[in-house]
Amino acid sequence: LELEEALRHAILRDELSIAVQSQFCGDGTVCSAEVLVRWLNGPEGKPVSPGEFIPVAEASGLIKPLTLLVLNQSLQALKQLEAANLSIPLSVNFSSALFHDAAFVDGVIELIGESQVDPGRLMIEITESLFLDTSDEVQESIDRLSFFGIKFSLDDFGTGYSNLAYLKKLHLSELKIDRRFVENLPGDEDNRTIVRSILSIARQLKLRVVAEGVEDVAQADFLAAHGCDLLQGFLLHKPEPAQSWLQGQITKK
Ligand code: G
Ligand code: G
Ligand code: MN
Ligand code: NA
Repeated sequence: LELEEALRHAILRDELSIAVQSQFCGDGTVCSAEVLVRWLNGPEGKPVSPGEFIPVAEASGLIKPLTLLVLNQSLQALKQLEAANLSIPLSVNFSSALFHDAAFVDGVIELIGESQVDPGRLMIEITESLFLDTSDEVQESIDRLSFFGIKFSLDDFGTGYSNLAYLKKLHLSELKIDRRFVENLPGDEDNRTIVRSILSIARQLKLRVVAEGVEDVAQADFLAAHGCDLLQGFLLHKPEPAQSWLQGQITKK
């Protein structure tokens, strides 16, 4: 409860920030990037990890203002990219519970509309827990956001409840291979088989694939050789504060 109160105040005072982690195409260019929330100045003046405060935000309803804050900062970053003639799209993580709230979805669409950012430059990362809920309200939220032009990516793919028949209903553009499958590549035979199967399903469904958690060259080589579209991981780039990441992209250009 103390953490919840501190988080509530941090959100009210706009004390959360975003970090950005680049995603690389086969030619080594930054083709897109993931936005990750950061709480640098938590209770006791220390950083708190999202692994710790996201569950608190989800349980308390604070996930709504938190996500709007992250979205708002992401839209500012997209505007700065646009001003520099850079068209790198950004992916933002959305908790499953948010899709139950039509008013929240209204707020998302309104915020993006006001920003005048092309919704096609924004991707929402959802997780497979959304598969557990096939209710009309969830489907309606996804349909509305998709109709508005936002793209969807399925995060942590392969770890949960994937119902292949349901993939189409989610209007997905992208699958993200969970890092636990990437971890032991190329040595682990099971993971080799799983990753090749995911890439094959994705190709047939015409979905782009991002591999997460790429930490060494052997993993990157295996993934590239098997047609993985994008690589993300500490080998290539660690999440970096948004302003510094933006400066890097702009000066590189
Ligand atoms: O950045 P880090 O690796 O510590 O993130 C830990 C977890 O927090 C990941 O599962 C990530 O998806 C999640 N996360 C990071 N930023 C956000 C966010 O803005 N919203 C939600 N819902 N989850 C986030
Ligand atoms: O669940 P999600 O995929 O959104 O989690 C993203 C988190 O993964 C971020 O918090 C980021 O810090 C972390 N991450 C990104 N690249 C790597 C990596 O190469 N190795 C590990 N262990 N974690 C990573
Ligand atoms: Mn993610
Ligand atoms: Na993930």
